[in-house]
Amino acid sequence: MKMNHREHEGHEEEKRGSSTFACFVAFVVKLLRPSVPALALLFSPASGATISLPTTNVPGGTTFEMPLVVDCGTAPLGRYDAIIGYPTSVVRLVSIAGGAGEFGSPLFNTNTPGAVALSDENLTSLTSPTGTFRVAVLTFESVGAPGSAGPVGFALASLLDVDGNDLPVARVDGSVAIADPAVVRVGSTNVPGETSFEVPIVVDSRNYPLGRYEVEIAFDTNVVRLMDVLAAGGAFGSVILNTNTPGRVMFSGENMTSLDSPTGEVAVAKMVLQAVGGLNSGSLLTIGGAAVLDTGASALQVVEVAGQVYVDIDGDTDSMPDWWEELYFGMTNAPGGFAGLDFDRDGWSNLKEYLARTIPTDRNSALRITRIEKLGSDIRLWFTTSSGRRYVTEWSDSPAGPWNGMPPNVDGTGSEEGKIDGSAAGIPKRFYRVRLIP
Ligand SMILES: [Ca+2]
Ligand SMILES: [Ca+2]
Ligand SMILES: [Ca+2]
Repeated sequence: MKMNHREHEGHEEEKRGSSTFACFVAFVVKLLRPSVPALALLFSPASGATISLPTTNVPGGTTFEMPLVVDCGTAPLGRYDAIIGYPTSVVRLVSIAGGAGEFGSPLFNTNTPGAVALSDENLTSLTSPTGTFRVAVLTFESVGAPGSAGPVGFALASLLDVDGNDLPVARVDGSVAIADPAVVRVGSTNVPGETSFEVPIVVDSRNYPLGRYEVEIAFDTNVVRLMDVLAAGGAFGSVILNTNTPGRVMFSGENMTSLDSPTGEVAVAKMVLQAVGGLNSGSLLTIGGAAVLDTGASALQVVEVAGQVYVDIDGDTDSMPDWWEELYFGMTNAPGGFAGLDFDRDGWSNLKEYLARTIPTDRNSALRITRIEKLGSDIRLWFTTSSGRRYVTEWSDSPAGPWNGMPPNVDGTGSEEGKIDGSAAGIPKRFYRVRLIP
């Protein structure tokens, strides 16, 4: 069956003036073929021909080529005609190029959405290809959603040899599928400063049984510190770790049992991080070089989804993190919770209580010198501390200063801490103060 034959006739005559006789012979042979097989055998090679399109799996949003391939066996190819249908929800036709040798300039018609009619003809009988070769290349763009698929196949196709004989042709339809890649994802979270927290690493291997994963995650060491990477258990019960590069961790895990081959979303590991950044600091948890293999050790296409960590978010920019305001005042704009107010009347504003990590709604919770103790000729100073804070103690002979340091600094524990002044022997009067180090 030939399509566009009438339309193609002019093209044909233009290119090859001697084709009328060949066409006439082909016509006669076709008429005679059913009843006179001996004649058909004489004029038309018996070998079958194949015209084919490939089956392919491509990433979304990319352009890719689908070759139109003809195998005409021992018959020298004279001409081909094809109508190729394609799903417009999956692919968009971008361009059509010729194929090898004499088939370098196909005629085509793209007037029908989702179909392209194309044909080309061998312009010289001096080089008459036989066997398998590309006659054209279709370039498509993958526009479908991941996982979408459809046929790119022949509505019609015919092949003629150089004498104009119709070749019996087998059509091999193609298809295209938009890859549904595996996903490696790091969790995202907002955390209070100075706390430890966990961020999950999830691999979604779709419907492939997950055999192995590798991932490298980069982070900002000014914002988070890596404490550990823990395996998630199940088939992924151990993790191999490399932390040689600051701000970067590489780890991998392997499915230890083929009896338990998870598919879909699998939490494979978790990073244990500590928030070390200040108010409103943040770090991306960027993935690089993630690899996902199925249980047959075949690599899957991978999409990497980075995570992010924000420390001490202060949405209303009053220098007190929102979680802290919500913890003590129920909301960030509570009337008693403004930064400059001293809600519990302990002498410290709400903001200063945040900085000292004391409780702004409890007047017994505040930074205070609690007692002065005499130890022989030395003096011991006792004061309240909060965990994670750091304190400087100082003495002076006058409340107006100057103040003298008493190194070293004191790390807060959440309990009262004492500090000895060994230079107070024989001094009738001395003043002390405690300062918080920012
Ligand atoms: Ca705030
Ligand atoms: Ca207060
Ligand atoms: Ca208080």
